[in-house]
Amino acid sequence: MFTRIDHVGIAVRDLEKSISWYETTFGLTVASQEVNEEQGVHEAMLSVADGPAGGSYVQLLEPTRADSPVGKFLARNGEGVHHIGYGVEDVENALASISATGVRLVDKRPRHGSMGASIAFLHPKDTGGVLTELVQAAKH
Ligand code: MC0
Repeated sequence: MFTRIDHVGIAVRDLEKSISWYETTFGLTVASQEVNEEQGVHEAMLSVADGPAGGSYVQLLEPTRADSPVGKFLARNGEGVHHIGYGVEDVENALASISATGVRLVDKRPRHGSMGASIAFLHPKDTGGVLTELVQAAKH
C-alpha cells in the first residue's frame, strides 16, 4: 500500500531557527514553506532524497495556536517526532482498506496538505502510538 516514506513530521517551537539548524547541520534545503490554518501549523518541507516514487522530506511544524494538534503535542512532550507520513497512490482507497481493518480514522475524507498533496491521518491510539498520515502527492 505504501510507496515510500513521504516525510517525518517534527514539532518545533521556532520554525526559522529549526530550518537554519537543518540547513547548517545536515545540508538540507527548503522545498516549500506554507501556513496551513486548518491544521494550525506553519510548516516547511526540507528535501532529503528524490526517488522514482517521489521525494522524501523532513517536515518542520511550528504551531500557529496553542490549542492545535502540534501546540498540544509541544506542551505535553516538547520538541520531537510528531508523525510519519507514508506515500500512497490513492488516499481514498488506502483509507477505505485501512478503515476496514478497524483502525480509527482521524480524517474520513482527505484534506489539503503540504505541496498540494491530499492527506489523511489515522488515530495514534490505533497505530501503536505513532500518529500516521497518508499522503497522495499532487500530480505534476
Ligand atoms: C496526540 N497523541 C499522540 C499524538 N498527538 N500520540 C502520538 N503522536 C502524536 N502526534 C495522543 C495524546 O498523547 C493522547 O494520549 C491522545 O492522543 C489524545 O490527544 P489530545 O491531543 O489530548 O487529543 P485530541 O483528540 O484533541 O487530538 C489527538 C489527534 C489530533 C490525534 C486526534 O492531534 C489530530 O487530529 N491530529 C491530526 C492532525 C495533525 O496532527 N495536524 C498537524 C500536522 P493519552 O494517552 O494522553 O490519551 S499537519 C500536517 O502535517 C500537514 C500540513 C501535512 O503533512 O501536509
